[in-house]
Order: sequence, then C-alpha cells, then structure tokens
Amino acid sequence: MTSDAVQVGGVAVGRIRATILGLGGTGVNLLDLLHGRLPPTCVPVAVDTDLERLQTSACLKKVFLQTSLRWGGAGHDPLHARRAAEQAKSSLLEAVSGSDLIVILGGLGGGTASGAAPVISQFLSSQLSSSILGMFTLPLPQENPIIQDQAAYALAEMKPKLDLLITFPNGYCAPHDGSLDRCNSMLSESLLGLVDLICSPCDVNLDLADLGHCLARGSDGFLLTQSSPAGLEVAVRALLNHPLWLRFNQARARSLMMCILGGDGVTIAQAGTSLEMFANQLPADCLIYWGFDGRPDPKGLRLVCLATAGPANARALDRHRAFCDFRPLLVSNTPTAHVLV
Ligand SMILES: Nc1nc2c(ncn2[C@@H]2O[C@H](COP(=O)(O)OP(=O)(O)OP(=O)(O)O)[C@@H](O)[C@H]2O)c(=O)[nH]1
Ligand SMILES: [Mg+2]
Repeated sequence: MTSDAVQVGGVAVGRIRATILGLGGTGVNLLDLLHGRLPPTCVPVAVDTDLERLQTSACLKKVFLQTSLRWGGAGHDPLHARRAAEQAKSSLLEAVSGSDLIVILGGLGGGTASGAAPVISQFLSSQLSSSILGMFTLPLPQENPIIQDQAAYALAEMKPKLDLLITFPNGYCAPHDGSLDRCNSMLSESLLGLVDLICSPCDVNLDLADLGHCLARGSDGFLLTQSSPAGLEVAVRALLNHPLWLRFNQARARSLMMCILGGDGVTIAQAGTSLEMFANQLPADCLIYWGFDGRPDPKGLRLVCLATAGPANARALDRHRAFCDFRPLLVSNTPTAHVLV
C-alpha cells in the first residue's frame, strides 16, 4: 500500500500510484514528451543501455542497463540488453516500489527494449502483485527482417507475464507518412489519457478494481486517446474510424473501459449515446465500464478508450477470477456509474 494511504474502517486505502518504465530510445523519447504532464502519483523512470541518452533525459529517475560493450548500448542485439537487465533487477525493483500499476513502455525491434522488456516483465510479475501493462511499438513493415523477428520474439515471450499487452504498429499510427513524431504524439497522449483515467478522480470514476476486472478478460489490448475541440461526437467518430481501432479485433473484444475527460458542457445523455456507438460494435458479453468528468479542463475534451480482446490472460485471471463471468451488458441512454445490468 502506498505511503499516503489512510485507514478507512481498518483497511488501508490510498491514491493509486503508477510507474512508467520507459525502455530504450523509444521509451525514453516518449517519457520526455510527457515530462511535466504526469500527475505526481505517476512516476516516469528512464531505462536504457545508452548512457548518453539517459543523461539527456528529463526524467528524474533513471536506471542504467550496463552492457559489456566498450561504449555501452546494446548494438541492436537483445542478448546484451537481457544480460544487463538481469544485473539491474534490484534497481528496477526499487524503481517500481509501492506502485499499484506498472507500465512497461518501449519500441520493439532494436536491442534494448526487445532484450530488457521480457526479462523485466518476467521478474516484476514474479515479485509483485501490481497490475503490469506492456505498451510497445512494432517496427514499420519496411524495417529489416531481423528487426521484425526480434520484435516478434520479445512479444511472444512477454505476453504470458503481463496483465495486458498493447501494441502500436508504427505503420498504423501514422499510416500516410510513417512519421515517428506523429506516432509519438499519439502514443504519449494515449498514455496520458490512461494515467488520467486511472489516477485522477472523475465525476463518474473508474478505479484500479475496474481496470483489474477489464484486464482479467483479455490479453491483447487496445489503447487510444482521441481529443477534439469540435466536440464529443467528432471525437467518437474519429476514434471509431481510427486505423488502430479498425485493426483491433472487435469481434473478440472482452472488455472496454471508456472515459470522457474534460467533458465541460457534455450531458450525461450525450455521454451515454457515445458509449452506445462503441457498444454496438462489440459482442453482447463484452464487459463495459465507463467514466465521465464534466469539469472544465485546460487539456480540453478527450475520449480515452482501453479495450481488451481474448483469450483471458492467465496472470490477471488468477488475481481477478471472481470477475471473469460477468453477465452480458445492457447499455442504455441513461447510464449509471457501472452499467452492469
Ligand atoms: N514510435 C516510435 N518508434 C521508434 C522511435 N525510435 C525508434 N522506433 C522504433 O523502435 C524500434 C527500436 O528502436 P529504439 O527504441 O531506438 O531501440 P532500443 O530499444 O533503444 O535498442 P538499441 O538502441 O538497439 O539498443 C525501431 O526499429 C523503430 O521501429 C520513436 O521515437 N518512436
Ligand atoms: Mg537505443
């Protein structure tokens, strides 16, 4: 339990604490984009074999994965990063200490994230009961076959160790020009949306237990935050037509967490209609939780969508078995906090 926990009826409760471990070049780039924008309860930690990159990162917490190569780095070889991550286990454990939610973030295909992420997932999942999410970019199709193989190998190895594996193929994130800047801005906004959804209190709140129930239902994840100054309906349509949502296998969807943030002026009935547009695309037994915050927010209106697809994940299932047999959901235009009927 977290250090700012209070006793309620003899039970320690506290604010949710999250840690994001940003691995390798992609992970550290994304954390730097989020610099100064994360709530105090969410701690970014830069983790790299590349000492120069670590030194320039804005993150206050850093873990150096020291390889045996003369100038550091992993030289695109995951084996070097694996060994270095094995050596850094105690620093990594210390870095995530007290976290209820851990996100492991990176770009697969190179040496550092592809080698270190499987070791870190395995180690943390064996040591901790925290929810552990993996968020990884996949290489562009034009990158070489060795890079594709390294990414595929790391994915297969990690999947059973994580509560949810969310992949962002770089080619889908910026399908027209393949711009990594556009991918990174989409990814960092999505991650920020997830952190807001879990760590910040909303009018209709979603919490870690809701997340746990959702995670118990599926092992493949979808995450996207869509913002729109043009209003909720435009945001909903943009999300429903996003290449990542179209790629997500909706027929296999097992759970959906959706939250409207910064919904200043949005009525609860409008929120319900938006939810219904998603629910209509999902199987009847898909578990749906929704959240809503109607307070004005300088970040504007955002729609955060986290979905899982089957099969159920063994790790999350073990911890949330009681919640895996929810009855089908009925969505109405006047939703209540958890619209389970
Ligand atoms: N979205 C996104 N993808 C990136 C970025 N940089 C690299 N990539 C992709 O991620 C893969 C791995 O690159 P890096 O993250 O630099 O690799 P690394 O984990 O640091 O590994 P090494 O540098 O080889 O030790 C590349 O093949 C690209 O597909 C980035 O800033 N954003
Ligand atoms: Mg690197």
